[in-house]
Amino acid sequence: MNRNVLDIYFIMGSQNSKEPIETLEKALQAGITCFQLREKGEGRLTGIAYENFAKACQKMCRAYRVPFIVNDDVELALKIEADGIHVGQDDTAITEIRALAKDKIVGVSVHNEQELTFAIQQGADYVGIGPIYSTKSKLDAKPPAGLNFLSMARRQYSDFPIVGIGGIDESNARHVRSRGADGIAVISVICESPDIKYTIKNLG
Ligand code: 3NM
Repeated sequence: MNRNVLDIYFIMGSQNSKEPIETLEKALQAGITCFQLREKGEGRLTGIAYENFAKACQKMCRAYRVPFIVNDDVELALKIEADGIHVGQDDTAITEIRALAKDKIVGVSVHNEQELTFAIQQGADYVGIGPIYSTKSKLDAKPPAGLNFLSMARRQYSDFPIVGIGGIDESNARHVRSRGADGIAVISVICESPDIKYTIKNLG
C-alpha cells in the first residue's frame, strides 16, 4: 500500500462524537487521508442502525476518495465492501482475513517486537503501533509502547507502512513522525476539536 495513506488517519465511532457524520465530513474536507470506523464500547450501535451508520460514513469517504476501513468486523467489511479491515491481537487472524478479502487493506495493532514481526510475516499491509502516549479513548489500552518501540520498528523495517496511535495531538504529532511513523492515527483530538480544520492542519 501507499504509505501516504497513513498520513492523517482518523478513527471514530458514533459514540465518539455528538454529530459523527458532520465531524467526519469536516475531517474529510480538512484533508484526512484514511478513515476507520470503530464502533466500540458503551452506547455502540448494533444491527441495522450500525450498518446504516457504516454505509453513511463509507459514502462520505468515497465522495472524498479516502479509504474506508472497518475495525474488527470482517463480516460487515465484506458485506458493504469496505476498502480495508483493521484488527487487534485478539481479533480474526490476518491469514484468515486475507483468504476472505484478497484486495482489501489489512491493518494490525501491535505492541511489541514479536507481534510486529508476526503481523508482517502473516501479510499485514500496515501496522498501528500504540499506544504511543497514554490515551483515554481505549479503556483496555496497553501501557504506552512509547516512541522507543516505534523507532526500533522503523530501524528494523525501513519501508514497512507504520502508523502511530494513542494520545497523539497537535503538540506531539511531529515527534511521532520524526521517530519514523508514516502517519498518525487519532480519535479524540479531532472529535473534541472546536476547529477541525485548524487541528488537522497542525497534525500534518
Ligand atoms: N488503539 P486517541 S490506542 C483505538 O494502542 C486505539 O492500539 C490504540 O485514541 C492502541 O487518539 C487507541 O483519542 C485510541 O488517544 C486512540
